[in-house]
Amino acid sequence: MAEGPSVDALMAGDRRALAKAITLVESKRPDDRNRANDLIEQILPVTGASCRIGISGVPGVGKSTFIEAFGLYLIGLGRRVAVLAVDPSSPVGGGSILGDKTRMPELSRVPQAFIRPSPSSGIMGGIAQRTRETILLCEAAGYDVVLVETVGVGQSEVEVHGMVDFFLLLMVPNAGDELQGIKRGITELVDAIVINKADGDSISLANQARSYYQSAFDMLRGADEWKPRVLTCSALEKTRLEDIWAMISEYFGWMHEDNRLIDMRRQQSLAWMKRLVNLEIERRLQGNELADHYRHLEDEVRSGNMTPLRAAEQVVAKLLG
Ligand SMILES: Nc1nc2c(ncn2[C@@H]2O[C@H](COP(=O)(O)OP(=O)(O)OP(=O)(O)O)[C@@H](O)[C@H]2O)c(=O)[nH]1
Ligand SMILES: [Mg+2]
Repeated sequence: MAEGPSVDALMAGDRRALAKAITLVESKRPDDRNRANDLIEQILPVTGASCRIGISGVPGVGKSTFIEAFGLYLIGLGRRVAVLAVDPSSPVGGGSILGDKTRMPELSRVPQAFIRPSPSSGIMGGIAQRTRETILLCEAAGYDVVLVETVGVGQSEVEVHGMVDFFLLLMVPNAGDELQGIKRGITELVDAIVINKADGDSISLANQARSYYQSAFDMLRGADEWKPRVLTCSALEKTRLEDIWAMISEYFGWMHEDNRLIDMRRQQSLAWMKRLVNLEIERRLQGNELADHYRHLEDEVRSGNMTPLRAAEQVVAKLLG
């Protein structure tokens, strides 16, 4: 990259400067990485003012349709909306789940919206790092709602949960048995479930699912915690979007009390720092000098010739020189 993004233009809300800045943070070249770090530190004071919202759900649930409708609704309220995608499949040889389907034709034509597809490669930690930095860049450029879309497949949800303020899971109205399909871990991540496609013949099914999930949630979580809500909507018919925004606004109101939002974001930063340390250790263990020794120790533990404790001590001793 010959010329770096202009920080002034970025902060003035110039979309081209924003796109350029994101390309910089997505770059894997070491010198770009250094410049990206500088840029992030420069803009840090003007970040943090957005509502960071994660939106997840299995393929076909209506994420793109919902984000387009909800994004347009928020823009109608005077908001500026950035849409980012985290696609866990892209590290594995280019196969992308979100891919081209992230296109939102109406929303992408509106000047108050900024849509950025998923970074195309890298390990999960790398994608998460870039998405975190991209959120900050969008905030510096004046976007006050950042929607982070991910497909409901395990690790990416956890990653996104760790970088947003509010995590929304989209579901479809389903009959009996499939209701049980909600994964245990998920209920701990979500702040709301929205049952999409509550239109036509599906309305009563959606309402049934809604009360089922709501009563499941009501049994969870303590008094001082946010109780997840369950709502219905139709992204296609653009109905009940205002209920969803009212709920999210209520959440942010609550989070602004007693410094909850600040505290949560600090916890997220701390957890992320620890993740980065672990990722770096992993990386070094796979690196040239250590890889053979590490693999040897793995074999020793696997075959029962060495205790895990002894092997771990040796690894740490080697790592620390
Ligand atoms: N009836 C109805 N159909 C919907 C609604 N929302 C989305 N759909 C349809 O469901 C299909 C999938 O919608 P998408 O928005 O592409 O779903 P997605 O979750 O983004 O899917 P992936 O990108 O494949 O993960 C499309 O045919 C939509 O038109 C809705 O509220 N009601
Ligand atoms: Mg989609």
